[in-house]
Amino acid sequence: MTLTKIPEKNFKVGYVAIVGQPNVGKSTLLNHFLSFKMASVTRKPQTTRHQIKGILNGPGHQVVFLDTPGLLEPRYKLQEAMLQAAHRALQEADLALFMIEAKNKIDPRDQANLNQVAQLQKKIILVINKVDLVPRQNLLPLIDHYRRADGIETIVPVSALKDIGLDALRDEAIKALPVGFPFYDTEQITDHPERFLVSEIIREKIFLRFGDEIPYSTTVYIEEFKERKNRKDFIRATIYVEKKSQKGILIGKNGEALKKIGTNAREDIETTLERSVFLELWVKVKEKWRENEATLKEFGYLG
Ligand SMILES: Nc1nc2c(ncn2[C@@H]2O[C@H](COP(=O)(O)OP(=O)(O)OP(=O)(O)O)[C@@H](O)[C@H]2O)c(=O)[nH]1
Ligand SMILES: [Mg+2]
Repeated sequence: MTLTKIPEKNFKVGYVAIVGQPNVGKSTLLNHFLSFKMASVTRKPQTTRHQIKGILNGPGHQVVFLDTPGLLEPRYKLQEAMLQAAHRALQEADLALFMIEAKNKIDPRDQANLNQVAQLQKKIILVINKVDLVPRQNLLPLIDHYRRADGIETIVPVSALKDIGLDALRDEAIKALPVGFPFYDTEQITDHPERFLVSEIIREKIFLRFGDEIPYSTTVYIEEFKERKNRKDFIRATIYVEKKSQKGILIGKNGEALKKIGTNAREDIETTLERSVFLELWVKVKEKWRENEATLKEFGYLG
């Protein structure tokens, strides 16, 4: 790896894990920090299943953000793997952004999660997200409670979606990081392969289109990704579901549903990769893939 610039004195660098319950806005925060849609965002909880890395390069700093799956009580093996991914990010991190939602009362699950994170003896910034949804004075009980909690460096209210408080949060994060040399090329935004980004985009479109059952039973596997001279890149992806009935729903009448997913996904893939692609989607059934270690490994959920 080549470093494009010699770092200045007091260059701040480190890993920052973004953790919190499902749906609090962790991926939205990552994307807004990077000004790039790195992580999938939907209204549904448990959208993120992997650790997602996004590198923020700026004058005097390189912040390596690790977006994570939400902290939850696992009920099946995929969820166990998701929780492990969050824990791994915390282990690697110099700083944790512990995110909670702006509400007028304390959620005991947040408190329990925070206690666990605090045991790791990492620096913690408490991020209160979605402040656009509640009047400021409603946050006072929350702030008052967490001000007295152990291990919290500072509390920063933000709206990741509306870009409120993000400069302050970024500055606080940089302040908390150690001095060092950059880990990555200072032009680099991530180290995920394009295949991974593509599979996440397709999965996001499924989360956006379908109700409760299908998204959670779905995973996307890139079978083929071919760069072609003078022609669009060719991508062939398989969407795996758990049951035959789910396959039918996903494909839809005359293939309409699958076609829409393909069109929506392709548009986003082209924006992300900054080139045209040809996307071919297939649907297959793999029973109980979420419960099975071998399939979880095959689909990249286990290390
Ligand atoms: N009003 C409002 N909505 C937000 C804000 N941040 C995120 N959201 C919304 O909250 C929902 C969840 O956002 P995500 O970024 O996917 O949340 P997450 O924590 O990554 O969720 P998981 O990956 O499922 O754990 C989406 O509908 C976002 O648009 C915010 O600051 N204000
Ligand atoms: Mg997420």
